[in-house]
Amino acid sequence: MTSQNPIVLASAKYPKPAERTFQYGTAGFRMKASLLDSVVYRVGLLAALRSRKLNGQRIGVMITASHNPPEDNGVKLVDPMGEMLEGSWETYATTLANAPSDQALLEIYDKLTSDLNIKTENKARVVFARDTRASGPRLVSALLAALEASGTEYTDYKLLTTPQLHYITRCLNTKSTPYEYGEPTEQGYYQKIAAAFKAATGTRKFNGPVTVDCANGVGGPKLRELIKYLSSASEGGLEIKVVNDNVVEPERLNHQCGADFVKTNQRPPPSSHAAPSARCASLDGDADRLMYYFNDSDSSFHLLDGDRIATLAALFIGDLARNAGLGEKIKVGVVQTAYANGASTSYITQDLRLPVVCTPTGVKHLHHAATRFDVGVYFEANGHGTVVFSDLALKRIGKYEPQSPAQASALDTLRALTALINQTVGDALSDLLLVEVILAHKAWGPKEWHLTYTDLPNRLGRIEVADRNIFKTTDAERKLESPPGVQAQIDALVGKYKNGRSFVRASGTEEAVRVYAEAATRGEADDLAAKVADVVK
Ligand code: NG1
Ligand code: ZN
Repeated sequence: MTSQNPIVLASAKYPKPAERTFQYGTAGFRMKASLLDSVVYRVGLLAALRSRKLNGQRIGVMITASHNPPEDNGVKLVDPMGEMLEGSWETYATTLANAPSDQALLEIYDKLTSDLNIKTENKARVVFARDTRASGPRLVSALLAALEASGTEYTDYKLLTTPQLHYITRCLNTKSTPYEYGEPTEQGYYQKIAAAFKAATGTRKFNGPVTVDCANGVGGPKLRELIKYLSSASEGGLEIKVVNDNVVEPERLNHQCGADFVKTNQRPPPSSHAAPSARCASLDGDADRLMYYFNDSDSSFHLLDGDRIATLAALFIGDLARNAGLGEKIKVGVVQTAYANGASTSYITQDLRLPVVCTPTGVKHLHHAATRFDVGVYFEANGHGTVVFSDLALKRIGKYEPQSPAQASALDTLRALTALINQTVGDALSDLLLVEVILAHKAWGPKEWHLTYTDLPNRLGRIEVADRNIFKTTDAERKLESPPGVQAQIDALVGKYKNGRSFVRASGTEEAVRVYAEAATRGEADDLAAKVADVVK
């Protein structure tokens, strides 16, 4: 009898809230944690299907809402190589999440099984972890119910950063293959990163400590753990001062701290008392975003965001490849979104002479575009990004015989970077050490880094509209094709401002439309943003 089906029986304990429509977006499912039990249960079923479809490869499930407030939570799937879930499966996630009843859920599950030719006799294997939110354990029980009901083998990695789960997923699926990525454990992650950091730093010295604000999230305890694997400051290693690492009081998560706070408010967390020119960094709630910043001697605040991390990495890796004698064999490219500051794009194309590709918002788009370069550097302005090396580039870097001591030294550093950088996904801990290596090599402080180019003043606004879905874009979200006529009005406005640029798009994560504008001066950027907003309202 169907009603005895374990999927139906367990689903009855996690009823879908009526009148709610869920959508798997750029960040998976994310909302108030109280609404998520049925969603997590159903995501568990999808993870089982995905693993069976891929012949029992491990699929990751991460329970987190990143930089959102403490009462929110979310869930997303990780594909076998540690990448984001393949696009076509996002639709299946949405369909399962919206099944109106337990019975309808089973019917969709069975239909997906047959439509996708999933062999039911295949093993299903899932690994999962969560951030420090209070709702995490409850949502884990919903996930477990789905894994049990679908006959899935699973491992609970408990508390991890999102990028750690991506790392472990890839390690598990590549174990004993030529593409082995590392030990599939949290310790393995620290060991790999720490050894690579040491090798990449060589004999260079760090210019004082870096203070890291951990958003009172899972990044705090994990950074403290990582530090145990690094050389101490007294041994010539990097001094990392950990702040905002209170995970005992969950309501402090992302509150007045963290990468999103710093980026949105353009100021340090109020708890920060950093000295002038001291290096400061902020992680977000699941440690996949990173922001650097410093106060100048005149107390002016300077943000070194994802664009700055991307340009720094591209500059350094491009130079290393050339100095190693691989300049012709390894082409470095950068991927950005329309939110990247125009000055960063000019710096990359004109000063670094590297190609730039622009993609729609959402790291999966950037990641995908980055894999088309030998070495693809990608970051969203909000600090989420990484560097990916193609198999060919890794082979060339691994096999090349240096022709001089200078080439050998550059090659050693480049090899170390391929292990230091988490190539599965943006990883704030790995990116932090990458930035520190580069600054140490260049003997730069944040000021010198900031001097590489001058940002164009810009403004990002959020407008609530009746229906954001009428705003349809083209050209990597830089132009509106609907509503008709709006783009022509924006173009006419932009034309009136020196270095003017503006675009409008519907948010993928909020019921709102975003307006971005930049121009030669602060006044003009604000004015342009306000005028474009008037067109949209
Ligand atoms: P939306 O809401 O689609 O603009 C935001 C961020 C993205 C990305 C996603 C996922 C901006 C302007 N947008 O997307 O960069 O990080 O959230 O978290 O920062
Ligand atoms: Zn995050």
